[in-house]
Amino acid sequence: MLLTRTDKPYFLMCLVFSQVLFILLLYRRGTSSVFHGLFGAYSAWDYSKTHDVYTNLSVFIPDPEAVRSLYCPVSSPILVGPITITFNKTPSLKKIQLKNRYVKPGGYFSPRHCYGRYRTAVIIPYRNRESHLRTLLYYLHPFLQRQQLHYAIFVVHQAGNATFNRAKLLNIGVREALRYDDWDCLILHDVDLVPENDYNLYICDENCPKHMSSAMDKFQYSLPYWAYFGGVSALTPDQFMKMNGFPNTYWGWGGEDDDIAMRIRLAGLSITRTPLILGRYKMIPHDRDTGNEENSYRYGLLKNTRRNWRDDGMNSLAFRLLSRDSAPLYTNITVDIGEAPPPPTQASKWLVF
Ligand code: BGN
Repeated sequence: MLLTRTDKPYFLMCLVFSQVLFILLLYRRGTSSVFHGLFGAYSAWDYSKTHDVYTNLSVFIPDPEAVRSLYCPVSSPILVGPITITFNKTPSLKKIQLKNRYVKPGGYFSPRHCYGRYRTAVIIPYRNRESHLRTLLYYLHPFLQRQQLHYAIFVVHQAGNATFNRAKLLNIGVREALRYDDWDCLILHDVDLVPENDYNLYICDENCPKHMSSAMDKFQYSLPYWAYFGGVSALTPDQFMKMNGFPNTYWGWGGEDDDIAMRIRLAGLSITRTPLILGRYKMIPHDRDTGNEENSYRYGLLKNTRRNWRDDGMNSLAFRLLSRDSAPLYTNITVDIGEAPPPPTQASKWLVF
């Protein structure tokens, strides 16, 4: 039957065309999204019908007499799905505090009527982005409370004017956060990304580091390239230590996330991703920061990841802690991380082999 059909050139053309189309779809949207799209799972999400991010939080009003005896269910019963997100007006800290009255100093929260099953630390590298931070806190606190997590938010603030170093700040955030609690999961979170669906659970995959911001509006809700690992990721402390954390040597914009993706593989781990239909994030619009210029050395650094990852990371992390304080909505860790080394001179460039 197939043999007789393949005699017909139109049939062959259609076959080739449909295969090319399928491969293109897989490449652009990721396997899970294509399969779920085709077979219906998750297709119920309608992002044109969103909910206020503070929906259902009154369910948390505790009965003072009740005894908290049970673990929270594996999947929270009060999730709402797609969330309404707007960036017209930056909420004040006072307003965020009033709306999140069970969040304790340091940005800590534990579900009040059951024991949180998962302990999650959210770590945010930060400098000079006050309005972004407020917007993120406004959306993230109710989002995490609805997931019934035991969580805290850590903001790692780079003091001074030296070039920004995102990955080093994340290493510091992990080291500091682990002083506070025995976290199951570390969520490494850019300050300008707001999650759009609360079924995107802020918990780790025990087997693999997880890339969570798989579908950002900035990239038309798909991956910009296959190995992309920027934005928001989730690693267990064990996974993080196994790969010697993140590199300390990327100053300025770009490349550190590619290095991270590479060292995950070099450490013998593999990456899992939140399906595109769930891993949706809106980016708060902004211009490039001063002090975070493009890192022109990133290509060279990336060539050396294989050689350097064991020596550059958590085991070589050096910084000066300036303060640790419990702000009402987050723990603020302010650090002096030094500055980028001077650019290599022509002579020393030739000495590298
Ligand atoms: C890539 C950057 C990433 C960045 C994404 C998305 C590099 C290294 C080039 C070899 N990587 O191009 O760091 O997250 O774009 O903006 O520049």
